Amino acid sequence: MKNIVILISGGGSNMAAIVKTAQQQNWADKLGARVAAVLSNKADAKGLALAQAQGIPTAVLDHKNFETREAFDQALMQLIDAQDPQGRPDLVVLAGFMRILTLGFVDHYAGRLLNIHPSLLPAFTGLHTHRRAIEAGCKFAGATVHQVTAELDHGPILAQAVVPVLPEDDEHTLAARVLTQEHRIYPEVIAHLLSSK
Ligand code: NHR
Ligand code: GAR
Repeated sequence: MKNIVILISGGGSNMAAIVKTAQQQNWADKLGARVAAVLSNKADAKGLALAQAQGIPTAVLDHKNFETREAFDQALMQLIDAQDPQGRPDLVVLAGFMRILTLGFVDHYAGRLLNIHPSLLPAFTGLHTHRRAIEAGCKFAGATVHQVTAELDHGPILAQAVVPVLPEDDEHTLAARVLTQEHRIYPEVIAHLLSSK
């Protein structure tokens, strides 16, 4: 069985969309793949309860308990790898995961590490993407699925979705429109990657 490990920090709606698609499309039989675990750096992440309700193992690793980013990332790597019997999950999926990862982490999962970023990269790397897109007067916004490399939000682009920015939008209404598209493209990319592995 190919094992997917999903990392979250918050609501977990992208994680839930991936889990739902995996069930609906029967990834277990069709792709020999499953979501093996959902891990969070925040104990109060809403997504943890969603995952547990689906019978998916969860764990929390609080970055505040670590002195350095390197120490947190090393512990996170051990926790992720422990979710696969071979110690090597096939995909590690960042889904609203809010900690920047060190080079050692990114290298360890090279080619197996994905992120979804709520902008049309290379525009608006970093945080507060929707507010910045509105402030810049953008007529379109969107989301990008990309491979994670050491340079933040700069890895190879695997898929994008575009939505209009409407005159009455604030960052919340725009975020909701983009999020709907995230839920469509992220499972699609993951299924595609798994089928070609
Ligand atoms: N790590 C690397 N090395 N490369 C990427 O492309 C990464 C990454 C880690 C996370 C997601 C990213 C996003 O989609 C991501 C891509 C967090 C921050 C951030 O500034 C920025 C971008 C992303 C995720 N985090 C703060 C930090 O100090 C903490 C912010 C908070 O806790 O709210 O790590 O947008
Ligand atoms: C999503 O819009 C995701 O693209 C974004 O946070 C939201 C998480 O929602 N990710 C980042 O901003 C990463 N820095 P979710 O927890 O409901 O999937």
